[in-house]
Amino acid sequence: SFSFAQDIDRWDKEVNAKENPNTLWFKNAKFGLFIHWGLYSKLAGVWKDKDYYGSGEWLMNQAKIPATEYAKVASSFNPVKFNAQKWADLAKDAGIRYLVITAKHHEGFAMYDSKVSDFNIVKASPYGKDPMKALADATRKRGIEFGFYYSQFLDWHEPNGGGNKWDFKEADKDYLKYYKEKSIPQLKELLTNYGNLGIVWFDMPGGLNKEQTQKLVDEMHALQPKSLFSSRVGQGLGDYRTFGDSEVPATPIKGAWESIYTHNDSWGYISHDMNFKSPAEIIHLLANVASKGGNLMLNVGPDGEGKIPYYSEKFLRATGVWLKANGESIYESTYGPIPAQPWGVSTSKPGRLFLHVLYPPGNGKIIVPGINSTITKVYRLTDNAPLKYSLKDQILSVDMPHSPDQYNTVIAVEYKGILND
Ligand code: JFZ
Repeated sequence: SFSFAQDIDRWDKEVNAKENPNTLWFKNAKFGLFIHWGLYSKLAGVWKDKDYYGSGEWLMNQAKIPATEYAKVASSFNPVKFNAQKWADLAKDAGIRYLVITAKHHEGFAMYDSKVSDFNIVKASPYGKDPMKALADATRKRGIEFGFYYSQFLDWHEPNGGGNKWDFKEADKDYLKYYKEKSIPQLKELLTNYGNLGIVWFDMPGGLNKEQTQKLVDEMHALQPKSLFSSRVGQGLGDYRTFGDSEVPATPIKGAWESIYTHNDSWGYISHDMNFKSPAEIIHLLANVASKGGNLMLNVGPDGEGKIPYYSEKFLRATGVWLKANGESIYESTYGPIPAQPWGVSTSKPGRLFLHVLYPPGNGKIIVPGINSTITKVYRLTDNAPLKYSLKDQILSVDMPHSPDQYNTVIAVEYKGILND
């Protein structure tokens, strides 16, 4: 039978060694920032005075906007408030370890300097500069891994691209022609002109069989051997697994994976969506995902001027403050050796268990069942203050500190041998 504790003791030596060594940084990173930014950010979920809900980056599809009409939005897209340094500083302050931004979403508009298609921010917009270049540089300067999202199949701007059936007849489409003439050449640009990419976040496969997908992956890996490709490249390929939107697995999972969430209810900016997750919700999510062994990549949607929404900035900073004091229990950790408890979840490192108290119990006692080892030390992580505890009948009981953290009090437990089995 599977033993969490023995598994964790082996984690570094065996499991990681056997896996793709390129995923090591990713597994340790734990917290990523996703950014959806494109022409849809300017439209902000509004078309012809009608408010649309859901995902703002799907507006073209929702309102069935003809490609030629949609393309005109580019001529007034001028994100003058975009500041790569500020975005990268915010990411750093928030405790972010990797950043992935939409180089081209389903709308088909390249947010970078593309020679493959004129439908890009340098050629078709008054902005006339390449924000991706600036962001890649600023991000890396702060020690954050940089990556691109690229919609390899869906492209509503192109007659041969996937998805646009309101403008173009499906029977007339030649997907391979689209791959050959736009998707693959643009991916090559992105994987050639922007330095080392930590991640290439492919999204929503289609139009290719397994062999063709393998060929695409090989061709791209030849350009960036160390870069990690998301599982949404399709056909069971990719270097790490991305779960469905807003999905956290119920039990711990080994290997490299991430859960993705967006800060409000949309990936792309929507002016009338204010349903932002609170700092408590973000910090709980982060702890919950880490307790299953994965990364959280949290999305924000900057507006058409290039400003990150006020509440996204504010709440990311609050998360960063918590991480500064408690990051040891998240970064480089792996899943908790005990299942979720009424008070919260756990993460671990060799010889150490971190109790994330998300819901402090009324009686001030944190109960941890199934402990078989010798406990050597129990303390609050932020200041090493020792905490009173007892171990009886394999049940560890710890007294909560008197002033709990408003979001998540982390209690560290040091032990000898195998914790539980
Ligand atoms: C895709 C995009 O269509 C969407 O606009 C956004 O970029 C999101 C991050 O990814 O949407 C998906 C793709 C896959 C699943 C759900 C939504 N899925 O596997 O559950």
